[in-house]
Amino acid sequence: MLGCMYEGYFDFYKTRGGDEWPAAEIKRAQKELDELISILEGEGVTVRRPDFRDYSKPLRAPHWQASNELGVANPRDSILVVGNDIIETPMAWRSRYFETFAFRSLIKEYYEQGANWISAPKPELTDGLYRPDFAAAGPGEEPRFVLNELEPVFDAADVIKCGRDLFVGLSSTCNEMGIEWLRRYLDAAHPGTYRVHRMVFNDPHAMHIDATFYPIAPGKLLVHPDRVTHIPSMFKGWDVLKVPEPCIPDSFPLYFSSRWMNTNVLMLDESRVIATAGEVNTIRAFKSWGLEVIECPFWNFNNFGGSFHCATLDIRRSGTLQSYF
Ligand code: DAV
Repeated sequence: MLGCMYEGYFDFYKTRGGDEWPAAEIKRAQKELDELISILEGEGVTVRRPDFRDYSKPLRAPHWQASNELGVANPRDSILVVGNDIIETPMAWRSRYFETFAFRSLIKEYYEQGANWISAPKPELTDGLYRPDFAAAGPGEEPRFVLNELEPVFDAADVIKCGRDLFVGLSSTCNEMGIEWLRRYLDAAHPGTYRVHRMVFNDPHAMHIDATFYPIAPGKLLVHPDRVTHIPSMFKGWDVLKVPEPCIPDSFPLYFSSRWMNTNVLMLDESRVIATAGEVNTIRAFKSWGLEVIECPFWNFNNFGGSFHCATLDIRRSGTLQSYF
């Protein structure tokens, strides 16, 4: 499924963006999102929502145009919060160029309250950034990705945080320059505070790390069973938890992701996980790993490209910055 997104860069969103997205699909996903919000609020979480924007209009930049924008279902994809910093990331898809704008009124509010607000260099996203000859790696071949190294690009969801350590997966939305930009920015802004780890996974369609490699609690690393072939030595002594086969029925089309959205959970704290109702294998596994599972239906939302981790972005958490290694 992901392959067609690269080939149809300009046209894929015509029928799946803005107000042309089928209303019934939006309604079913919205109902699930409302349930997630009520679960979070019931747990004492303050939930804020993005502004409404019209995504159906064409975009035009000096070097390209796109028929419309993608939408704004997954704040975790575009904005990276590291401590007191709110970082707008240089997203690799043209249809996502202005995605953070729906959050600007919220960001400005946080900025007024003292958050650091920064945006990575605006990428040009010229045709040269995307390899025209891209073909996904076959079994046993070295992973390869769509992007060239013309300029830094990465999506916030290519990064997963674990206290002072940030793991960043090379992917078709994150190039080497993107990882290097983040490393240099954090080193300059917060000398000696964060460590950025470059990761490569065995995933021919790699895009975003949060359905692949996810430290979910101290000593617990959740991994995709096939994509992660090497566990960094720093995780010695951790439980490596292989996510079971997803149960999502084939009737859910999953336009922007693989079926492994069962991995894309949200940790409320070190022991409570929000997982997808119906993902019985995964729920059973989480319980056997000593976690308390809060179930929420989310398969319709998954069609919009993510699950609980993608659909949320934690701005404030209690606790202090720690090193888990
Ligand atoms: O299927 O692993 C996940 C995208 C989540 N932001 C995948 C892509």
